[in-house]
Amino acid sequence: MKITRRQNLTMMGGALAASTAPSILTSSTAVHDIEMLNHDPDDKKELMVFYPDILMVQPGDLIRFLATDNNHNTQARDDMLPEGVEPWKSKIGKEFELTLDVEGAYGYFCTPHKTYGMVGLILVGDVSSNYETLKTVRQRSKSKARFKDIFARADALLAKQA
Ligand SMILES: [Cu+2]
Repeated sequence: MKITRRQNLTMMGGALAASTAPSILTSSTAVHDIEMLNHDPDDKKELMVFYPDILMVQPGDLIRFLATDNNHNTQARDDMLPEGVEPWKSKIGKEFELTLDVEGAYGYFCTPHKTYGMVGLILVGDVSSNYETLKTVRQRSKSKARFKDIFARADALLAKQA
């Protein structure tokens, strides 16, 4: 299903209206942690990773980037986010929290380790608005290889869900 900009805005408006009735939304908010690490716990040869590097969440869920190892951050540019979502860039070595209200696919990276392939993907609800577009965003060096692997695994997860 292709979502038009107008439909997308309507959904955002709906989410905004719903947030005035807090108890229902806040009580169901899930928290997801992503660790920023120097070594992949599943493969010690792989350096500089977000763990997990793929998250599937629901709109309104809270994401916490944990500064488990030092010298990392999380950054997302607007060409790697659903339409209308503000880009972010966290401070190096600090924990960072993010609430993702807009459905879609979110690609992000670590500013100092982008060339080492320190990248990640968050899928929020229905990702059909920008998932395929995000795959076509040009990546360089090891980020290119890591995103290729991430999207292959995300494809499988989404296929299982459908
Ligand atoms: Cu890093």
